[in-house]
Amino acid sequence: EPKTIGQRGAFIVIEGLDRAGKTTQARRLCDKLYSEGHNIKTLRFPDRTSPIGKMIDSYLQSQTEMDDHVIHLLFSANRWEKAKWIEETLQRGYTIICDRYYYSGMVYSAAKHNPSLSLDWARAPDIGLPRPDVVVFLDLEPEEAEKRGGYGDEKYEKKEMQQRVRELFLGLLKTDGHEADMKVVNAGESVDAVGGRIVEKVEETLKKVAEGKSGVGKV
Ligand code: NYM
Repeated sequence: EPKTIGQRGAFIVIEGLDRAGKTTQARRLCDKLYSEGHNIKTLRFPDRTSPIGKMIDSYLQSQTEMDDHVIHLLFSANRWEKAKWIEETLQRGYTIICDRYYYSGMVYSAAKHNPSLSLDWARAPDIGLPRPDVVVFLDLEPEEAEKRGGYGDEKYEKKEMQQRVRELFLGLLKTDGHEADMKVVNAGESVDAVGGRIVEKVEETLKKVAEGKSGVGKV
């Protein structure tokens, strides 16, 4: 019997640096919760399949140049394209596991050190999006990321940029917004160990949602 019948699903976000193992861990978590009887849907941002997603993909592959603000707003618009679907899917009883969300949006753009693109500016277009029930941040030292085979060829996949992104992610824990509720997991350990930690963090949340103690909020 699916556990989620008659109750809403949980909105789970996995965040982290490039090479931290987000995609692997999101898949594992999906398999685990599914085997426990939850109805699951997965999602990832950027969603490169939509027309806006294709523009983002082209930017990330350095095929198109864009102003920092423009690409930022496209990343946000790419989330807004899915906002209604997220809300409806949760209400239908599906738990959503989402690989990156607006946290990435804020920090990657703010890490560019563009004087007119502050963290506050970067957060603004995402205000009103469905708020996750739990966000797990997979933290990895840039040195460790390099050992894992180095970064790819896409934009942002450079050590200095990753270092700034990491500092900004960790800085969110000290802000007074709900970004401070992010759960940090050290992604430098084995896939199994990291997976176990993620499950610990997520289970608390699933319990709260199941008890009806957590409504779907807005960013
Ligand atoms: N990224 C991702 C952003 O800069 N802003 C965003 O809002 C999101 C969701 O896109 N380096 C960056 C982070 C990554 C890149 O992500 C592509 P992925 O998970 O490698 O497909």
